[in-house]
Amino acid sequence: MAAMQTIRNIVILTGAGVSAESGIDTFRSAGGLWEEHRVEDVATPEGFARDPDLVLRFYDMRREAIQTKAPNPAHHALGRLEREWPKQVPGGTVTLVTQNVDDLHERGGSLSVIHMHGEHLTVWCTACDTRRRWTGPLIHRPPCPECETPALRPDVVWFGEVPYRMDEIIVALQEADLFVSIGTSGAVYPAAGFVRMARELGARTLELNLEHSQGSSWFDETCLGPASEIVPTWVDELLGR
Ligand code: BV8
Repeated sequence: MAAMQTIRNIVILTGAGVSAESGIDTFRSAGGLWEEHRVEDVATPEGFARDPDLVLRFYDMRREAIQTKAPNPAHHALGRLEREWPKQVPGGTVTLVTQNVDDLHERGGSLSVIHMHGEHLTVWCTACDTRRRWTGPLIHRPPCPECETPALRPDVVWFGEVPYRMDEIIVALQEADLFVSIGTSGAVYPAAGFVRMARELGARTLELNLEHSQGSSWFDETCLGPASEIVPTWVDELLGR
């Protein structure tokens, strides 16, 4: 790990593994299936066009499920890091980018989260292009509260769609002194390519994961274990506790 004094700006990328111990299934643990569905059938625009009911029910079920889950110590530790780091390193920044579509980072105390793959608790009206917080089902085609058209879809980035806030993420990677990947298999791009970008731009790179991932060879350091244990330990170490 780089000496403390050289680390000012930290970029953290999280994946499904950070929410696994909160009881939210990871993509890989389901053997590439999500709740018995092939990803291509439910997480693509084509799948949605082909069978909108199947896709809406798939997301209704997951949107409901995450509201019964709670953040785990990994989420809380990352919330603590966001609050404490600027006090410890004046001008220092923590940028949290997540591939996850649950709201456990926010409920774990993170105030600024970049959901590059969207969020379960937001819906997008494809008629008037507005987005809003939504906790209920979409299967019954509720009218958009803005334009009253029954054209609401999950505000989730499907395969083949452009991830959100990429400009901000690239800027953060350019300014990063430390890039930390937590709980992701490194299977999905462009997120899986961030470690290479950060490394080429001079950042130190650290992977915190349950097992080696597809990108492990790109990291200066890998620490293996369950996120609820190794993330709080890493944060305490970084905060000099
Ligand atoms: C895009 C929302 C263009 C949906 C998701 C060929 C080569 C390269 C790229 C491509 C290619 N063919 C197609 C592509 C592009 C494609 C892609 O990457 N495909 C893959 C399959 C090859 N990507 C896209 O289409 C993206 N868009 O490329 O647009 C573009 C590019 C750049 C700039 C502008 C435009 C859009 C991808 C977004 C897809 N949507 N989610 C939904 O959630 O329903 S992806 C979805 O799957 C998740 O969001 C997440 O990103 C991914 C799953 O990955 P992980 O989070 O890593 O989860 P996983 O289960 O895989 O791994 C969990 C890890 O945790 C494991 O390592 C495990 O060991 C660990 N773990 C488990 N338990 C614990 C733990 N770790 C710690 N503690 C534990 N307790």
